[in-house]
Amino acid sequence: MNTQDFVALEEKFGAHNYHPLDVVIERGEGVWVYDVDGKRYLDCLSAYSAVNQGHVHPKILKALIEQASKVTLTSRAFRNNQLPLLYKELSEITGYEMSLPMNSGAEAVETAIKLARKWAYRVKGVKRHDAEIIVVDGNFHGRTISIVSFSSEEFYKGDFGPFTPGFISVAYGDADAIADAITPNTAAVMIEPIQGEAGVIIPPDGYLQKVAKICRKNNVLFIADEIQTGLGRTGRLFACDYENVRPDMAIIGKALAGGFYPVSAVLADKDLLGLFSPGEHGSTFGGNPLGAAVARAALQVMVNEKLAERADELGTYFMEQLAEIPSPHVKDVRGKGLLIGVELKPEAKGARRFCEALQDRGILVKETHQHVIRFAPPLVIDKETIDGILPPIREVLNMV
Ligand code: IF1
Repeated sequence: MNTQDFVALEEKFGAHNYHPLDVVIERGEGVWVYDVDGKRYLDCLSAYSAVNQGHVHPKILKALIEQASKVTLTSRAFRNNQLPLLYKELSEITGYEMSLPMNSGAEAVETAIKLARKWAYRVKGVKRHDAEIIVVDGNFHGRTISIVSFSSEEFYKGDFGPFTPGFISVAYGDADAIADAITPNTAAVMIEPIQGEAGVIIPPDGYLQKVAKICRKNNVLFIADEIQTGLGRTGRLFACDYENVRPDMAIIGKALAGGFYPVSAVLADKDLLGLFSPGEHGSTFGGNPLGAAVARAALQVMVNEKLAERADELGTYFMEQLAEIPSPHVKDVRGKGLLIGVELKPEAKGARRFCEALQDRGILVKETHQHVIRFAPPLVIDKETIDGILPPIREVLNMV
């Protein structure tokens, strides 16, 4: 079967909730993926930052195989010998006293929302069912009904109401707007330190500091969604580290298990995460020994291979090189670490055709919000590989 055969099967039997590029990947190794026709591509998406450690990292693969041959799923009705070690190592690496493991990012976001509400009722003294959570326009936190309830993107929510109440959205990057939206019922403010899906939007310097301060002053929790930005992607362990901000809750996912397995988590201290009682929250798969063993190995790789430092150094270099490319189409190049957005002018007629042209030249990227090409290769990329893709990128950014 060739590419066209696989595409035809997928279109016929699969739901059409995606419009992927027509590249059918069969194998991956490090920063490279290979399609069914044997063509090699540089992966500049990294599964939306889930494969920061590179495809099929041998150390994570080893942990997966070893654990899979012992025991994979025990349920949380019993204990397993991997989860306690993941808890301990996560705490040592992130500085949070506790964590709560889930599977997808959206589930971890839902978990954080539940915890914030419970805190509001049990600790802050908000009347039951009145808690409010402040979010920001352009947010992306996942696809569940509650999460799309507070999306500002009509496309994500349009046909999916009725919606979950209790969310207020204000402009991103405007700390005063958050201060103005706070009421005695406000449980939490939840933001992405850099908005990925919205087009790699970086808030003004000092925004996270200001928001954290406003939260502290008003007895409101500060929740950072670091699912895409966390674990080294932006050149720090967390994007919030750039402003020395420590959120009350940090939500992580994606790269937590290096792309081998869906593992997410809410990180917080004991005064918060200690609020859940047995039976109030959980998941069949969350905290399973296979996921925990894989996450432990993925975290080890992140630390041992200094992936945040690599992202910082190589991201700065890559962004400088991209910014120097003369192009009639480029409006802005921005990013932090290896999360880089190249925004095209509206006259360029959308980023999609540029992504397709890059695909033809062996580089896989995905447009976001129509006019932005996002470059986010695995953090194990090296300078020579970046140098190798600059000429084709230069060529594509100068297409007519
Ligand atoms: C899709 C986007 C990226 C996230 C943040 C939570 C989640 C995500 C900051 C939910 C997920 C995804 C999901 C994927 C595409 C992707 C994406 F373009 F849609 F927005 F990365 F930029 N918080 N991001 O970025 O995590 O439940 O998916 O594990 O197609 O929905 P999830």
